[in-house]
Amino acid sequence: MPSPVTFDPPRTVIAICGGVGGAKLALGLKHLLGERLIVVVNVADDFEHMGLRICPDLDTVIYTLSGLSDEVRGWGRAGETWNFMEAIRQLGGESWFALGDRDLALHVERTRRLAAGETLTSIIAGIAATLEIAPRILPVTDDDVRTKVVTSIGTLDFQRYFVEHRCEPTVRSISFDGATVARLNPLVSAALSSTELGAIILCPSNPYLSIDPILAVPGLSDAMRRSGVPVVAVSPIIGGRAIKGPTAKIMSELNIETTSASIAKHYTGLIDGLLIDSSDTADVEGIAAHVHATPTLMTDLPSRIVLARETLAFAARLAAG
Ligand code: FO1
Repeated sequence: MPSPVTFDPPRTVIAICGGVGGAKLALGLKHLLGERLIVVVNVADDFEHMGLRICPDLDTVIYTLSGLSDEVRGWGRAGETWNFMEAIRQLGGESWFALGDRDLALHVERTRRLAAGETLTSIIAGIAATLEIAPRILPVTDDDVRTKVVTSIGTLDFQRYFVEHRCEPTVRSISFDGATVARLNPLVSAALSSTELGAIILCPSNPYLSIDPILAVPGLSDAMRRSGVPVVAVSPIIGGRAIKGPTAKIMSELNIETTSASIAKHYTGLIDGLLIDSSDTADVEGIAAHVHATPTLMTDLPSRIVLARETLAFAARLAAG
């Protein structure tokens, strides 16, 4: 009998997601699931800049799912202009972090609503509704969690490490300030304990910088295990390399082999299945989770949808036992 390609009856799916890489898979999942997709997003890259609250991963997910994103840059909006940055430079202001003119509107509006007492969850829900995004986008917590990177040049706030220093300093360790006291978003808890839930997917975001700060929020990992549904991770490694960003560099600096087996080991006890790239099948030795190999490179919308379908089908097979 052919394996089921999706859940029958239809169920909700939670995607745990960082920024650029994760959002690409979330877009593929959106095309298959629509409002049955719940995207739980990292907030530990967030920071205060020029008096504004910047939430890079949430914004990348919003722009990607609404079709507004700049596909080439990966972050920010397509068709962006940079008059504000030019003017700031002219005034001798801070220009290491680029805020596009259109993107600026989101930061200003979010900061205004936060100051008025609205929660981040409610603000993101309102903006997603305005942009007609069908999936639910949930910050993992409304509390402040902030990634700190201990490097060869000292301890850096995440965006200083990532953007200002272009990930160049050697990483010695990573920590998440505020994580131990952060309260899990109640809407995430409710989604995880819902009988409607069919699967949980860990998107191919950087496990150390983007997924770990989500999992660091107390109660999340336990609720994932208790949910009883398959937890499937999509490896960000392709052919022993990470496609974009500093994942491979950080892994080698932390003395971790750049393989999908290392990703499986990292998620031990949490995942039931790991989706790896077809070029990495020699790596599967020693992986405790179920493994499914398929092309995982997402170059365009069709390839994102194909990978999303493969991921859901794999989870459905695991659910069927
Ligand atoms: N990434 C950069 O490499 N340089 C930037 O100047 C920059 C600005 C920026 C502004 C708003 C935003 O939402 C994201 C922005 N990013 C920028 C991306 C972001 O810093 C990272 O991609 C994520 O934090 C890593 O997931």
